[in-house]
Amino acid sequence: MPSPRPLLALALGLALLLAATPALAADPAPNLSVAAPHVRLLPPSAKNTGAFMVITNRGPRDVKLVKADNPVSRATELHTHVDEDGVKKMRQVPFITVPAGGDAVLAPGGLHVMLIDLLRPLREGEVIAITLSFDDGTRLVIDAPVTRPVAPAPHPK
Ligand SMILES: [Cu+2]
Repeated sequence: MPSPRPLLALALGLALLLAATPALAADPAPNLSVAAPHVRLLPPSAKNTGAFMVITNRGPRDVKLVKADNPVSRATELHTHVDEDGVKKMRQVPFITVPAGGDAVLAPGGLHVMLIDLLRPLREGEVIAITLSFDDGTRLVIDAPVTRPVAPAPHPK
């Protein structure tokens, strides 16, 4: 009969390896964080909507948001607004830069994550898990509640 000791050593080794894994997984870029994420509630007939947030980069280098994903729309794009002859139009952008030591502000009328071709109407208050992928390899999954848009300020007369 072989001694049980080598097996015990193997089991201990495995346990140590497993215990060490979460630390490794949590390592990439703690420099990035996201504040106030939310998805704009639109009428049930709307096929697309926007997600907004502030992304902060405490690192020494600019980082680019290069991809976003979510489970409730067929496509997810990065968008900005451009002014064309006084008309604001949305335009897809290949990335959104989060400057070193600064913020990228995704807000109505400007940069945003676009949820395109919704699979179902969204409900106010439900939370959408949006995955953000950055060019330094960081991936963040953020919980963005669906919120009613704030009423626009009245036009001055
Ligand atoms: Cu858009």
